Amino acid sequence: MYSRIKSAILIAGTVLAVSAHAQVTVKEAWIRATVPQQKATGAFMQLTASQDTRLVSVNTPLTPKAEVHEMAMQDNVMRMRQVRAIELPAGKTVELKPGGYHVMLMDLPAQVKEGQTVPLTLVFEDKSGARKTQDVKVPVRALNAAVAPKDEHGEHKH
Ligand SMILES: [Cu+2]
Repeated sequence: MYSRIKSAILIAGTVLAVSAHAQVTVKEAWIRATVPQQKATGAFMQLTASQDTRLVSVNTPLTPKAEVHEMAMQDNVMRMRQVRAIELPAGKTVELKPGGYHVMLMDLPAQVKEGQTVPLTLVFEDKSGARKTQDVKVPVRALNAAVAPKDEHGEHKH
């Protein structure tokens, strides 16, 4: 009896230790392919954080200039601007999509082609200001792909 309680406490302790690090689930990530000479494109994905956290920056070997952007109506015109962070409230799925939040890849040295896979390092910051990085491999999809194909839903669950 005593040892059973003891192991239950041990297990609880382990769970606490794990949840102290915010986990962010990245789903349906994709990058829009470019045409020759095009210097910028967007990366899109769905982010779900286990604890309140924020996406503060993105790094990629593709270009030294990757920024976190938002598209928003301003004086009846859609404009995009760099944001300092995208808030990821605990348990809520935040979608980076065309026309909304996105990762902007600029100063592209070469065309980004469909079928390529681009590594991105997402930099998250928790409430205490501690930063943590997460690497994702992102497929490049065709220029006219507005959204991830519906039939891929559920395939990337972990
Ligand atoms: Cu942008």
